[in-house]
Amino acid sequence: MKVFVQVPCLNEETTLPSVLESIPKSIPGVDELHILVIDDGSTDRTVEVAKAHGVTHFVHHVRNQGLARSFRDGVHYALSHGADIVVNTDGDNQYPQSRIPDLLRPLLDGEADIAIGDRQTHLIEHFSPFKKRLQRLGSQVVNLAAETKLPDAASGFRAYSRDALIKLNVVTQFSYCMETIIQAGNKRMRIASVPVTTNAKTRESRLFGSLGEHVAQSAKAIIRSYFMFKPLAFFVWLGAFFGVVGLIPFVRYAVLLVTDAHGNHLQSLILGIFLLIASVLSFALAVIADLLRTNRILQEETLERLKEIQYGINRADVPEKENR
Ligand SMILES: Nc1nc2c(ncn2[C@@H]2O[C@H](COP(=O)(O)OP(=O)(O)O)[C@@H](O)[C@H]2O)c(=O)[nH]1
Ligand SMILES: [Mg+2]
Repeated sequence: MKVFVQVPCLNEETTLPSVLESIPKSIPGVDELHILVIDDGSTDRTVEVAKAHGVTHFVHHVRNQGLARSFRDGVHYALSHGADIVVNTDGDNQYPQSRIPDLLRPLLDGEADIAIGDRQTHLIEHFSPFKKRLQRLGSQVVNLAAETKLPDAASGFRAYSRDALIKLNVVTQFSYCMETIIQAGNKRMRIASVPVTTNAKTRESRLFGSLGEHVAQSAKAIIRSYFMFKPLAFFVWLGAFFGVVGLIPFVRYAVLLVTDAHGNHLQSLILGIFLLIASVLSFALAVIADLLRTNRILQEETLERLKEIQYGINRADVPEKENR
């Protein structure tokens, strides 16, 4: 069993030493443990610090490319180097690296495809009550879209099996954490939650300037991922809504035509026609969206096979348990 622990880093020279020192040197059930640092265009001594701590695996971005891209490139590197499992932890020492063995356990036991470290946000002291509530709400929305029951959807402290990584395709720029859960949930992967406690805060989050921006970006990622999987439901409901609402002015027009022969009630007729056109258009969009969804599924299937060829994975070699 070959495990890669990847650490995406944007100028983390001060906190990276604590991260690297707290990653266990050996883990029961793991034959090879490698550390991979993804340098996302750092301008400080991040790379030198990592090398001084014995890191030999690097992905370099000449310019800053963002966390989602860093994650994807790290995964590509790890899978190209034969990783069976990829663990992700942050360079700001927010997560307890000493708990990596617990995070790996459900995967090593074959009980999960993805394990997520639940930060137990309600216990984090530096989170305001408002932020705690938002965290909970965010997770609830993700759970609704993904049909999962996860307490902490925004946690980046995770372990992914190779099989899961091959099936996941990160397409949004932000909040890949939420996106991967929605994809994994809809693809019926098994996701385990492992309670952990976070380390003391080392610095402010750089990913999101303000809470408002965080919420907006997360909402965008959730909505986009939701559309990816359930476009038909959305447009059918929209079409039904316009259809029912559109009938009201029609009925009003018909009734008034009979009871008030001299009145002019064209407005009702126009409004009714307008709403019914909106309804028909929504149903047409539903059909198109569903066709696009079918297309996406076929493309993902191709991508999956392509990745297997790229990473030299032979389906016949994959144990039955993994080969779902
Ligand atoms: N802010 C930021 N972090 C990045 C970027 N690329 C990689 N990272 C790393 O992503 C991790 C999470 O960043 P952080 O600011 O702590 O975000 P948060 O803890 O999720 O709010 C850290 O290890 C960063 O070094 C990037 O473009 N921006
Ligand atoms: Mg952080």
